[in-house]
Amino acid sequence: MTHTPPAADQLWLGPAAWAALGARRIHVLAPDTDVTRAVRQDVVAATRAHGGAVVEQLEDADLVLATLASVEPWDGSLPADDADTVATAVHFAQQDAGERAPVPDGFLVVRHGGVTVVLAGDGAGLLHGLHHVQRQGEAAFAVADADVELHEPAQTIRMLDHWDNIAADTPMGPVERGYAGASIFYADGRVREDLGRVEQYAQALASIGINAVGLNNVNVHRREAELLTTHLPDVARIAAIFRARGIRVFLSVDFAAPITLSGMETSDPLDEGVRAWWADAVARVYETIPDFGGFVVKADSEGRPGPFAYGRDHADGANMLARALAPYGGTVFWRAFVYNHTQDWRDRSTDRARAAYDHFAPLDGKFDENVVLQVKYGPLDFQVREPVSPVLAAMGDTRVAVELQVTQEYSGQQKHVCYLGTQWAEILDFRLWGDERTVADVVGGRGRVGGSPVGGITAVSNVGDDELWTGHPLAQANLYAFGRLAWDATLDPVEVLDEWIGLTYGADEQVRATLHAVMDDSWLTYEKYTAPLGVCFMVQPNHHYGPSVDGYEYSPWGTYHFADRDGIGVDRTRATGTGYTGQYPPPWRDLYEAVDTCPDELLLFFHHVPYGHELQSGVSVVQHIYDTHFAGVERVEEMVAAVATLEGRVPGATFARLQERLAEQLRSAREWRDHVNTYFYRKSGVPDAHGRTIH
Ligand code: GCV
Repeated sequence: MTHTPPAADQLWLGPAAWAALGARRIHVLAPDTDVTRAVRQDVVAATRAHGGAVVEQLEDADLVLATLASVEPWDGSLPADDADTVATAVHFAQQDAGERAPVPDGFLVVRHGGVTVVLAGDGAGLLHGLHHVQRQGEAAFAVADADVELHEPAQTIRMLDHWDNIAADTPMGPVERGYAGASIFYADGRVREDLGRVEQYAQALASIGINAVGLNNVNVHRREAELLTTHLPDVARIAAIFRARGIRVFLSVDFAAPITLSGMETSDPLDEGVRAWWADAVARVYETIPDFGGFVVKADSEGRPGPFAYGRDHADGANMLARALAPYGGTVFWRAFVYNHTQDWRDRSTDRARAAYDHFAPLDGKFDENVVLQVKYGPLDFQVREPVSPVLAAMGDTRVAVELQVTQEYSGQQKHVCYLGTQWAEILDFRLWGDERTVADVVGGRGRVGGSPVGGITAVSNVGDDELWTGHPLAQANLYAFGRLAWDATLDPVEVLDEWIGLTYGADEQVRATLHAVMDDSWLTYEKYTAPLGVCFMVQPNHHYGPSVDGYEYSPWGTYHFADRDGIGVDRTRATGTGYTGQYPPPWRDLYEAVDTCPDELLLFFHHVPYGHELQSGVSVVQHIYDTHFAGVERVEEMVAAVATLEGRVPGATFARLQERLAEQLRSAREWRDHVNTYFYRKSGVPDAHGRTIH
């Protein structure tokens, strides 16, 4: 890849990212659709910028981008191996596709006689193939011949939700848990007139394979409920932009919309009038947006309305919406994040971690085919360390999607460097069923018992109208990694990071090495200086930034650590605790149950132990707390020093932002260290074995 000045304000699609592809002679063979027009547009722009050309004659090309429908089906003849013509290369591709055609979203790549051929299942596949070649850069063109490669997404649903509000004066601001400025979709109580940033964003999302977006906050307030009605023509403008990149749009809806929008007396899912109301609303949406994806719903959760008010269950609620959407091919993403947030801390029998399973496991098999149950990866709430949610294993006859959080609510709020690709790879690779099947396999529909209901992977996005998109310039890597891992969870997250660095910052090896040194283990570093051993929370209430060991300890939200002078942790065992371990299939139910086999990093999630309890690592719990908090801050000091070497090597605005954010990360990490260490020193009375300063 030639070195072109990096431009983090274009995400990973700045000039450097297009240099190799843009130098080719490219022939595009595809029917004219919104998506293939976008492919042509990208190819024209890249070749203009980098000296290549779009060629009319196939034989003049060294890169052919074609859809299956636009080439002749393979006639069974063998390609002439020795003829180095473009037609021969295409013939090879046809032969391969004849033997095993890519799925619509997918594509195959053949390299023969110095010509690269991308043959795609459909327009979206062509777009993905284009970006595959673009991402590979010179490597895509380095060899004369290469074996055919078939690329297909492992997940059919690769979705990003946006917790954006129309009105900036909603209680949680323009973007709930947003750390990168205001919404790119909305301003001043309506959809933005100028959607230029949305166009750039849609292009970037398509380049990493995202195929669905939720456009508004799952906490649907009054004005946001009107996206379904008054603002629909404007939602259609956004949908058109995403459509051109093969992405379908979804809206979060208010379960009580018949009441809030139309003054009805009920939103009971079994009421005929309510069903008719939703059928009408959905019909209007599809008149305006024929390829509308469907709804995302948060119900009976954190104050949102839901079916419980009418004595109905969540299958009743989800199926009611699903039946309104079914005639049009729409889908309901129904969130499993349902728990009692008005708990009494004195009540030790209620365990928030149990809630989703208790509500949803009995409903397995009762959801309609166009319902996807959207399950947060852990039983609590996007914590930096949680066990994988047992709900994922409890729903064998339900379509299930796992939900991740790209926005860094609990991982430094885009003020701290925290590369989450490593965390997600671990979650998606987790063998929850005790056999070979991973979380990614099962949500992707592979290896399920009794058919293969396909769910997918969703996440909450981290962008805003900030000029660098994500507040922290390095948080762009999380967005990139999410798309790449949703496409293929077996990718190595550090290699994915390497791709992102190259695309964003070009070929400067010092930048590459420095960013790896800063980012590769940054999730584990963040874990070190915050809440220890899987105990969770310990954050400042409401905004969730910075340490407060007892911030939620006596609150109604049900997130406790139970630290006293003798010990810490939540007893979730079957023997003496809340019984949560019993929600897991073997071997995890027993492995987590026993204090000796429970992994150190989750010990305090499952057990209440004395401070002197010896971990599998050989140190005591309290000494581990001290050691990791000192070590975490030391790592951040190294990160600060490393980033200082980037001056002049990354754009000035990026460097300035990096320095400012790293300074805050160091301040905050020290604050965490001192709060947490002091708290446990004073509580336990146990001094640090190494005599370091604890206040
Ligand atoms: C959108 C957490 C967040 C809330 C968020 C909620 C959810 O509780 O703090 O801001 O609400 O999760 O996922 O629905």
